[in-house]
Amino acid sequence: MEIRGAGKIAKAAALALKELALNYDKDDINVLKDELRKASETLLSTRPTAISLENAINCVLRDIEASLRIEDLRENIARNADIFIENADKALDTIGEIGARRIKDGDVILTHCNSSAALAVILHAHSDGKKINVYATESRPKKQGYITVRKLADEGISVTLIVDSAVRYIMQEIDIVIVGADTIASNGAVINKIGTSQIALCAHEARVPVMICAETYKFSKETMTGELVKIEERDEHEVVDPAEFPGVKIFNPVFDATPAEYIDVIVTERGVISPYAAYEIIKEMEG
Ligand code: RI2
Repeated sequence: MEIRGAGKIAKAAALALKELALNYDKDDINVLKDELRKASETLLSTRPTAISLENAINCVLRDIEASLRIEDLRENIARNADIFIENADKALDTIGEIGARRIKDGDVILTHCNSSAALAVILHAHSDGKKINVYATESRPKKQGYITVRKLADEGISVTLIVDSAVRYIMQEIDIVIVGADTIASNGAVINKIGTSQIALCAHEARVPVMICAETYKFSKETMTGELVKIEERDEHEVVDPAEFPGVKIFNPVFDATPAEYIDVIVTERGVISPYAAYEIIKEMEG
């Protein structure tokens, strides 16, 4: 939890594998291959929900079998990691630019948790000179909303912090909901921080559009072949000290799934798509 946000986690994993390869100073290629695979397992086990992590690892390791000399293996891992990180950064810029075109001067935006992709859109709209007001949820239990509100305030954007349960109350004032994604399934469902699906439901009820901002490496090809996205459950201490509530069970799921019908658009670096086009994006990426 020191690194937050599906995109940042993916980039950190790519960098970790690169460092492991470059710091390996012996010349047994099979040992390095084993170490890279073991490290990948460790990285993957840290955050089971965000497919961006797995996609980043697969991208960095894609030449592992084809690398026959240790220098080639080191070079391939380092190059693939650099390419992944560079493309991920470029994708964020493009998402910011494309998404901002859908923000109008005077819009009131609601965001949830802390998403670099959603922030890229909001910050881009602001730098385009649009006057915007942002409501940001606290995002219990880890309160990543605090990171969001501090960033927006630093940038001079008018921002209001609300508790998660104030979403339906405030929805009548909102012009657009903008959030990120940890994983996008082939049926267009978006897996994002817990509470996103409630926000989308309230937005749907109030006819407020919901924009998801996500790089295409957050699309899950596994869901195309029937796999379900595992929803991470974290420690009960994040919610409350269990010692203060003897006899009470505490449940802390940290992501939820918003069905495609509650989503208007997904903004990716390849353009704005309907959630129902997620299958096509995955097919195009996987060939
Ligand atoms: P970016 C975060 O999860 C939030 O759910 C956020 O909406 C999503 O990742 C995408 O964030 P966590 O890692 O990749 O903080 O857009 O648990 O930054």
